[in-house]
Amino acid sequence: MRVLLHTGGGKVHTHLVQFQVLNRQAFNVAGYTAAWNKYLVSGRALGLKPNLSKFLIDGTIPPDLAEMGLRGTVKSYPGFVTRIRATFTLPSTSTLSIIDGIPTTASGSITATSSNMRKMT
Ligand SMILES: [Cu+2]
Repeated sequence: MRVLLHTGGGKVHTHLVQFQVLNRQAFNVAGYTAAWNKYLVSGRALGLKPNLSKFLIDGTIPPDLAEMGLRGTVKSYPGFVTRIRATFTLPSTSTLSIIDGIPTTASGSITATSSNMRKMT
């Protein structure tokens, strides 16, 4: 997860893997900022680290038509979480045979989120 502390949207990109944009969802920026500041003032006490999912508001918004399909870059708008899904695969078994401790076949996918929030003044 990436939370940008400025008002402008940002572009997020991945390396070596493409992804699909799943959706966007607004979150309570003021509430999250207050919780984050409380966490920082505490000296980053683990129990106070805010969970962004608790600040989500409204429903999800589907990606724009121009954002459909696999891609490597996505716009991340202020005040919104942007969810993406990427599938990672490991190289062929013959390539992996030289690497100890790594399964010979594996694949999986993850869903990542990115969000922006307004700069604190
Ligand atoms: Cu890069």
